[in-house]
Amino acid sequence: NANIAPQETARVLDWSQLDADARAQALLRPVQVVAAQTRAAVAALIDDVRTRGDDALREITARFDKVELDALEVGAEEFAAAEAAIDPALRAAMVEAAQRIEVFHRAGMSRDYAVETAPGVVCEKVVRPIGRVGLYVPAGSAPLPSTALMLGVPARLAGCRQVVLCTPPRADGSADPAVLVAARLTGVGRVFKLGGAQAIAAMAFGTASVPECDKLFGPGNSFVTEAKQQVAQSGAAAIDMPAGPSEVLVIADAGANAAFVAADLLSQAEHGPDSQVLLLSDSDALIARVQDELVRQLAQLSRADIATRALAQSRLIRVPSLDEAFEISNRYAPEHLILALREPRSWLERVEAAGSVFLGDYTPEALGDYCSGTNHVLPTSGAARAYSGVSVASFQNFVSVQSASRAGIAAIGDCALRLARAEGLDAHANAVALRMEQAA
Ligand code: HSO
Ligand code: ZN
Repeated sequence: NANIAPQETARVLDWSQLDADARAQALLRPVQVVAAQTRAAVAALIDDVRTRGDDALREITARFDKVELDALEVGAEEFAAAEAAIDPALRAAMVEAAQRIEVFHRAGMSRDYAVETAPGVVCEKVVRPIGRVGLYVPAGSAPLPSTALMLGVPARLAGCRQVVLCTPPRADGSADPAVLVAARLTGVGRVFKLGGAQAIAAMAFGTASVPECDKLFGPGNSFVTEAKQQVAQSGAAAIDMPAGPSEVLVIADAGANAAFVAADLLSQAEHGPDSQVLLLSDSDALIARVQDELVRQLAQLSRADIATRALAQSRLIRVPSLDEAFEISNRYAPEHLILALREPRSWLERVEAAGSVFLGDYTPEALGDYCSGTNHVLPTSGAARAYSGVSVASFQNFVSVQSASRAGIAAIGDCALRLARAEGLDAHANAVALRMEQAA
């Protein structure tokens, strides 16, 4: 990779030279075709787990993870071994990160509220934890203990009664020790060594070993994502959000630091070959410097291969103005939006759709990925237009409550009667009228 040419990293486009089609093309995400085969394979896996339970899980795990598991669940011994194996400095960093994630998420928690909407009529919203939740922590191309923190902390704050976590087993049949320690830190009750569609199916339907869950959370490969979609569609379990490959969009002005910008683009690119990174800038000079930096920094990355493949699908776009950059960004609705601008805060109000925003030169996405306090499980593939990232609310139900006194129904009963009659729903009208007569 040392002698890669700048133009081979990411394509440079001039927005003002593009027609409508070319613009749409420039903002296309790498195609996420779920092959019919994948869909069918996932459906078969789910069906197998649903009907044969643990036996199916063991067989599928032997087939895909190449390991024969006796117990699917992580036991006390393995937790202890993980605690012993982990670098104390890493443990301390996880504790520190978990604390900040907790502070931020706690501050955003919804509270119960009550309003008197008419004399004698009180309407309330009460917040309840979702009872049984399942967290998925991938380990495919890299184990992600940070994801265990991002899911475990809000689950605990919500007060979910049963929190289980699935993560794929390693070749020796153990789970990643850092993931186990992170799970422990956040109070996750039970951990299972299961990956892929089989893990999702196990949590959605329950088996002898794995308890059934009401809602499933977390990122994963295309099999995991497809499995989540299928169990959600069948009504077996709810899911956090539709998930696709990770992405970042950087808006940088002439004063931005090219090395910082390139590092941010690369940190997203190294996640996977299908990650997408976009740079929008009103400065040719900045774009040229970023290209040089991409080449220079790529050569030093351990995952240069993956990052190079992701960059090949990525674009550095020259825009006529920063105004236009925000229009493009809102249309694209990135998972992560970095504002490498001189007055980043003053541009914030222009942001209409993004999963998580990073303001200024000293706020790399990597801080949010790990330890600023925000969540890194975020809407991808343009879902940020209408979905939000994981928060405590993702683990809660919001139940509305109303109570009317005799005076209350007397005050608003006529309103209900009028609407019921207009809809031709006599029983509705009766239910109100009977009480009004009594109350009078
Ligand atoms: N950028 C990823 C999260 C992550 N990064 C985990 C490092 N570890 C998706 O938001
Ligand atoms: Zn990341």
